[in-house]
Amino acid sequence: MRIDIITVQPGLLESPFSHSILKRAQAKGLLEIQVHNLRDYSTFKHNQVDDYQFGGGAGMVMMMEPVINAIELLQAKTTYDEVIYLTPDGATLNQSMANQLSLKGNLLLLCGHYKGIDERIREHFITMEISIGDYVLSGGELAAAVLVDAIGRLIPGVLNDETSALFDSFQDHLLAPPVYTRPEEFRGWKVPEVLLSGDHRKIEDWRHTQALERTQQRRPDLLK
Ligand code: 6GU
Repeated sequence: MRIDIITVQPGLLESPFSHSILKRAQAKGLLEIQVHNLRDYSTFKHNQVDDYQFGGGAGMVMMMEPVINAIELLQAKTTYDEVIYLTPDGATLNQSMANQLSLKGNLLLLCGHYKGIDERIREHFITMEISIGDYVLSGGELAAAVLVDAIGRLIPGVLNDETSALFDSFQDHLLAPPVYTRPEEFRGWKVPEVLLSGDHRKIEDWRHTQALERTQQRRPDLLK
């Protein structure tokens, strides 16, 4: 999968993909990520990319020309399954969306800034609009990083047995059960006996019960 990201703040996306699982996904050739500075696609003076909004009011709007120029130049080189606009008024990201997107070919992400982008870009170029939750960020960059992380780790072949996504929280609409590692006892705090029993059937039952209880207590909405 190839993911291209168009942004006015490329610096914000310099390092999030250079670590851990996403780094390995790229090293394995399963994922390629390219960040593009929107200003490089402006043909205006001072590489202008935003302007005052018609009708008045505070806040700038990202102009059509640089954004469309960037989208079309990238589309000439790569075929994208989705052109995704990161915006607080998009559909809220969840695990099922991440699963579906991880199976796509290539994605083009556009990070919103200021008051957002000219509505006509949304009408004519954007195929999906995604938010990462009900709070406002200064721009779509950190949301794009979250989206790429959530998708990247699910791309077939990226995770191994040890990091398998099968038992992630949300994977079957349940939160993950508690986990423990050495030592067996610390300051008198013991690891649940069942986990030391070696009885894998019993351990799986215990984990499932814990996951259910935890979900019931913390996120009953997931069980409905
Ligand atoms: Cl995608 N962008 C911004 N600016 N704020 C957000 C968001 C996106 N998702 C949640 N808050």
